[in-house]
Amino acid sequence: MKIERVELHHVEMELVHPFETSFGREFTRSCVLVSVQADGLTGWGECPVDAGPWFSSETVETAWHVLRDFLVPAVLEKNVASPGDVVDRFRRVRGHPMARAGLENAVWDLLAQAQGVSLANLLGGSRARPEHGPTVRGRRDRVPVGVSVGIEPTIKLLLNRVAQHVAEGYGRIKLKIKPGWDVDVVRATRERWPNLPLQVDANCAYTLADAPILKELDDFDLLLIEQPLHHEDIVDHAALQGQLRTPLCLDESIRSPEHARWALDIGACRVINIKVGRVGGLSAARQIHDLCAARSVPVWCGGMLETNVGRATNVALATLPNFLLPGDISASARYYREDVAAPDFVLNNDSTLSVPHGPGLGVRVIPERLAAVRLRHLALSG
Ligand code: SMG
Ligand code: MG
Repeated sequence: MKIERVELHHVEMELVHPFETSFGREFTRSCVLVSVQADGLTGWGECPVDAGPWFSSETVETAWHVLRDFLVPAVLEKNVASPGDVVDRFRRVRGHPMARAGLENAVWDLLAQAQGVSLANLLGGSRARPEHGPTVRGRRDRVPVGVSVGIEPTIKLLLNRVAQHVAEGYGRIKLKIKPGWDVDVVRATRERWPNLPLQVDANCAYTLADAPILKELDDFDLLLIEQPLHHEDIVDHAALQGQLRTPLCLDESIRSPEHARWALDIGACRVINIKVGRVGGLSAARQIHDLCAARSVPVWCGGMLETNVGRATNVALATLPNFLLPGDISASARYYREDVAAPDFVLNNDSTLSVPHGPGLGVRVIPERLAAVRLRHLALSG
């Protein structure tokens, strides 16, 4: 199909509850939504950037610039028969994975709609195999999920929040940690919930010199420790993994399939968090999934506080068979009072989200809701 028009939408939305990580506290979330039109259909993708370069070096401004000046011109008025065509057209662009992902993922949605199949089907997930790992039986029409709990002012408040999420039905909790908010917090949580599947995420807040503290976490039966060290490191992580029983999981350090291979080759981690934006789109995400599957390394789907557009993309991705751990893909109500797209994702009583059956993403952007949170809009056509 020939891409006739691409639109960029800069949106900003207030979070239901502020989210604090080792790099700061967020009250609102900004991102760029991308829509592509062809043959009367519209596909949607999300660039999970933020206003500033905190989680990644990309921002709303860099994504806007790279999309408008390089990525959109590479696909506009061009024929696209498969997502691979988009990947080929983006090959000249170095870096900017989130900008690339927003546009590539919109084309995936468009192509799935054109074929009348769900995005999960186009990816090969929901019909790939009859059995999909230990957590989900049969066809994967639900994906296991957990919730990521930010840093709170006190341990008491943190335990209250965890209790709330456990009561909501989340079967896996991730705690954000940083120096001074780690061993005591994990101990208190583990004492209250001895059997709760639990993991931690440091967002790069430690150095190898902190290995003795991180080794203390080995006592708490954690599923994994996510990205304790520098955001570009794999070498120190390999040294650290050698000292820990708990599996290390890399997030920030894995920005392409090559990074994943390098990290696995040197033993920098035993689990990988796949975020479709961070790795540059669904094609790269699936490649990392396949690489890890071939090496028996489990993966899980990370989250970037997405709107329902990004969430639907994540749910589809997480249907692939080697997504063996619950994703950071919580129900829509955990993020925003009103999302730009509907229907909302609702938590099932087995701590899963249902995979939409409809063509493409299976969610629909509501124009009035989009207009209400949109700060900037750009339409590009040939
Ligand atoms: O989407 O539920 C979510 C958030 C999951 O903790 C989460 N993401 O490092 O994994 C991570 C963080 C990054 C969020 S930065 C806004
Ligand atoms: Mg992380």
